[in-house]
Amino acid sequence: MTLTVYGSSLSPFVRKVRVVLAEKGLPYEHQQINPFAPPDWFVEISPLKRIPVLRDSDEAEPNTIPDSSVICDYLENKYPEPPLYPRAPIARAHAVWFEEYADTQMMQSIGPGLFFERIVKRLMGRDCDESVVAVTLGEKLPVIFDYLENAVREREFLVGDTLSIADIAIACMLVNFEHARERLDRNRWPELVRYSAAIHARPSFQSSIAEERRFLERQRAA
Ligand SMILES: N[C@@H](CCC(=O)N[C@@H](CS)C(=O)NCC(=O)O)C(=O)O
Repeated sequence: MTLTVYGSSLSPFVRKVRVVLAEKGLPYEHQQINPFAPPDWFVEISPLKRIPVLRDSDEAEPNTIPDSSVICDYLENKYPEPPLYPRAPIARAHAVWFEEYADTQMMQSIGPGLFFERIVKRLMGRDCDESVVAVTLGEKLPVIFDYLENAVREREFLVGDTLSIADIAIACMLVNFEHARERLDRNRWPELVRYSAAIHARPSFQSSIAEERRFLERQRAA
């Protein structure tokens, strides 16, 4: 095995890399790293102390790459089939835009405002502040979901007619929304519900999601 992914399965950024690897049919090892208590050696390969990091042992050292977007771009260049970034410049720009939108705008709301409160704090033995969650659900996320509802209207994929990094990045964030015990309102965002269910049903997502749910269930039972 030449590829190793470092990072917790529950991170949407780690999931993005794992889904890309699965869609490209690339075998890899996965090493869990808690970004809030990383081992000393991890800081050497992740200057920002963030997950994920990819190691490609096929390459001479230094052979580690931090940041999910940089990793996905690397995987696309080294293993171009099937393409997950559109070839046409304008379509590629749109796909990278949605990836950026997921990794920044969606992450800022779903991360600290929901997943951290409901799940990470519990793992740390702390209480959820439901007033923070209420602002996220009531004020921040509806604007995002309205935007995505229009973007996926009558479309199977966000850009073009095949899966791209746009779908992977957006759907990875929606997994964290669901892990935090929330569901999209199908009356207000019916197109997003349909789209999200179809992307999450792909084997590349299902293998990660099933493993993550087992972990979360074990934590709840503990
Ligand atoms: N832009 C980075 C973001 C990575 C990131 O923020 N990961 C979070 C976990 S979801 C992390 O490592 N947080 C620990 C910290 O910021 O100290 C990427 O795409 O990989």
